[in-house]
Amino acid sequence: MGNTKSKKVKISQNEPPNNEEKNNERINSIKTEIAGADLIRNIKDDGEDLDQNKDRDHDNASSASTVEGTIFLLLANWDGSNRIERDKPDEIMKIVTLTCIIFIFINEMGNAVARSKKQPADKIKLYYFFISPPCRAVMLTARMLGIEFELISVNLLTGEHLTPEYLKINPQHTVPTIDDNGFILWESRAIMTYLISAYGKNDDLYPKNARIRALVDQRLQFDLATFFTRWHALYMPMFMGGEYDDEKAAKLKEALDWLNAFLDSRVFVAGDNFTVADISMVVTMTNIQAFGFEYKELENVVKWFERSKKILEPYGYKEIDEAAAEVLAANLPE
Ligand SMILES: N[C@@H](CCC(=O)N[C@@H](CS)C(=O)NCC(=O)O)C(=O)O
Repeated sequence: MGNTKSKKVKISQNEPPNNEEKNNERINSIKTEIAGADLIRNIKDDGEDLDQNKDRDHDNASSASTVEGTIFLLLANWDGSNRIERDKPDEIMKIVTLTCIIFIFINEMGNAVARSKKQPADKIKLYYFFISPPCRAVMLTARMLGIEFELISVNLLTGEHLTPEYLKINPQHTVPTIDDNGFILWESRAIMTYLISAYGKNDDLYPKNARIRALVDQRLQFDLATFFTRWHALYMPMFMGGEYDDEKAAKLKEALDWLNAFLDSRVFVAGDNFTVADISMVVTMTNIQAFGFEYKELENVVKWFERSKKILEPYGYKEIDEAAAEVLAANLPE
């Protein structure tokens, strides 16, 4: 191979290059290198966007792209002519095929690293109550991550969450709460994003990209502060003998309309990929459905809900979420 730098340079004249030509060569060499790396990075990113279930590790992406870009350039020079013969289709096919093979190999190496992400030392304890919506969201997330909890039921109906022992763990006396080898955390959405960050094989469910993550966070906070809260405000007082309140119902309908608008030209709530924000909002939707609140005229919501349930079904959607919401709804006083 000799000097790789000189091999990356397109030399079309036979005469030795003068100084100015040498400088141009260097500039061209750098430009070509950047273009090669970008080209392969784009191919890789497009592929990942199309198949979000595929394992990936964005941490490795930039170094992998540089390696791939270099390989691309070496391939461009593999016949020793130091240039890609763009007018020869066979030549181009050879390059594309070999590039693809090498790209797949590098990608698989990255996946092997991603799969070996660490597991908790001992099983994480989950303090939960089976009908609690935020507990259901945490359990679905854990299933998607392949995390097996040590489940500790805290019966809210008999006041187990108010015992001195539980208050020592969580003075705010809410479920879900986790104990990950001494690390205590409550608030379901914080738990879900922690589990993904600490134990996810990749960042699919909570992407590291700043703008995508910002949208996921916005949706999670919309669910916490508005969507779930409005469902809760309408139905929870009814468990204590309150009446169905039309004003509160209108507020919940407004939140559903907003969700419908978020889903305009989006497959999932924060973009084209399924994320933790979808899990959180699916659980709220499951309650809405179980309590018979009308939403079927909202086409985007209906399609997204069906699509998301299909993704969650292999991870216990029916048992963990749907069945529990039905138990809750069945206990709503007439
Ligand atoms: N925003 C919290 C809500 C937690 C919450 O209020 N959980 C309820 C059960 S659904 C609870 O523990 N209630 C008992 C209490 O607040 O004393 C989360 O998402 O985790």
